[in-house]
Amino acid sequence: MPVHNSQIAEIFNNLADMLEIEGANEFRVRAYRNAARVVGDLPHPVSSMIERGEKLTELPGVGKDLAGKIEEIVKTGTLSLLKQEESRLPPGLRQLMSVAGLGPKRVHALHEQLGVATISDLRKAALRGRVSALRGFGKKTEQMIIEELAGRKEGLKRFKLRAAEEIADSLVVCLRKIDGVGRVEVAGSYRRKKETVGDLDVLVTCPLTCPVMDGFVAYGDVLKVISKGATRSSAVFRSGIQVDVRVVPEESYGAALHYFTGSKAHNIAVRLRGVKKGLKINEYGVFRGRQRVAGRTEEDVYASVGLPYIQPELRENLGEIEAAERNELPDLITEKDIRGDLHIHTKETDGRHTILEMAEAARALGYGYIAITDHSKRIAMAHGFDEERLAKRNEEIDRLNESFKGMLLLKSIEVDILEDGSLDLADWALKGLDLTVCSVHSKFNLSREKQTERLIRAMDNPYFSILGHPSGRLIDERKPYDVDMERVIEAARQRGCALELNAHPDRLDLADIDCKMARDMGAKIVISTDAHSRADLTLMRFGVAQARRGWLGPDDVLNTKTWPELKRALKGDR
Ligand code: DGT
Ligand code: CA
Ligand code: CA
Ligand code: ZN
Repeated sequence: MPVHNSQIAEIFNNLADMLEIEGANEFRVRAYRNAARVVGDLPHPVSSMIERGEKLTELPGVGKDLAGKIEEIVKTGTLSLLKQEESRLPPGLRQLMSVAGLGPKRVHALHEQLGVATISDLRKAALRGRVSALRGFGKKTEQMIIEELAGRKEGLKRFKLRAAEEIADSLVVCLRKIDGVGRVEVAGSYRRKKETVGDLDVLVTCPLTCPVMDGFVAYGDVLKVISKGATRSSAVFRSGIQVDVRVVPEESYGAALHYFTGSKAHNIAVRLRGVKKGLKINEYGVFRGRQRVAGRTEEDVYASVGLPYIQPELRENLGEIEAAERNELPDLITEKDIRGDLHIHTKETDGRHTILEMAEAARALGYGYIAITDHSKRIAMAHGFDEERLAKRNEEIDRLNESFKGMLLLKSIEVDILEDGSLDLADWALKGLDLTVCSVHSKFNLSREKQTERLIRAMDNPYFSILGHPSGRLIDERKPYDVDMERVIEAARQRGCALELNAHPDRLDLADIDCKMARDMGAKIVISTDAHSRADLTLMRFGVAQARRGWLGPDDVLNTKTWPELKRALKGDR
């Protein structure tokens, strides 16, 4: 297939763009643009000219250098110089060109004068009014940029669930106070409790005369109003998160809540079921012809397509519709089911409070037991425990248990899994504990094979109870280490080891789909906070939310049991 003239023209235009963004000599830039135009306008393929041995330098504005480049493109389909330029330029800058109204000159100015290198930089600069301050950019351009970027997602920051919760909670409180406002609910990925959310989708019911939108745009967290209307407004908050507020009629509330909760894939699947029954489902209701047959509540939307209510956390079109059809939806775990926390740090290593302080805070949460799991000696920076010091601490916990009423303190440790899969403390010391949390804190870069072997070998230890934060990821900061999670889960199941679902909102490790895999494979899970302070104990809700996304019920989670039951369910005879 010969190279088309239009392809050659595009390559030259791209090259000119790159050079212009970089601020290259304008004659060079113009030469490539000219070549693009000349080749693009030719009535016959350049490739056939070359075949016939015609001289490309005969073309207007094409010298020896350009002729050589055209031949290269015709021969190879690409241009090495363009490749070079592309690799030199930050990829974000090229993406900026995709914003309507931004050509290479303007991208160059944004980069040079404001340091804008990514879409998200651009969004921030525009929101702060810095773009309109540049020469050649007006207020109008700035507003256009804001509006265009408001409609896009890619390249934009996502917010961890905890940050989103803070923002959403106080907004909801504020909106509820506005006169006339009835329901206020945050839908979208936030309601599905995804570990990160892109934006907040707020639904409100109220009479048309209600000043809810005035209240919203005047809200203290609003940095920039993108649009304001009677039924829909959008704003960017100071944290950078976008919030959309929609007013919906009471009789459509269920349909709107269902629609805006998503996920999109779930919605599409539900809508298809509707189509098969001759129903049209949208954010306004469920319709047969022009007649509304449902939409006031989510329950009646589901009922209209013959399904029971499906919990928001399950709505990812990952089998929940089929399960609902067979009446086999899982009975999801709730925070109330949790009876204890099995991963807690104290002042003895890198925590902020004493054992007693953590115990008092946990008892106030109504727990029946907690495990004190400070670090082992390999974590020297945190002054991790060696065997002797651990034995002394065990005595202290025994003493505490004699006087401390209403909750049991379990003797435990977060013991490091070393590179070869051995544990950081001697067996005799581990034997004296009620349970162990065994975690990887080093050598994240082993090959998949080695990392997997390392974890499985660790589980062979007779005193291994729980695999702590199994993938090692920190959301948005550190990728999970390369490990064959399916093999790890199967190994845990075979050996009777449990897997931790670390509830910390920066970790949420296991991931939702791995929770589901563990459940399907019959492995046991514990949900723990990894608390480093009293306040951290309340992070349990994020772990429970993640567990729900992973289809877990109370029976799949060991720390819903009483201590005697839990003790029996944990590996090892102690
Ligand atoms: P996010 O914000 O990226 O974390 O994810 P979501 O799920 O909150 O997505 P978002 O904010 O774009 O839209 C909110 C919900 O609205 C989404 O979950 C489903 C619904 N939705 C949005 N666009 C469409 C669409 O094109 N078709 C359907 N069926 N539903 C949509
Ligand atoms: Ca959203
Ligand atoms: Ca949205
Ligand atoms: Zn840890």
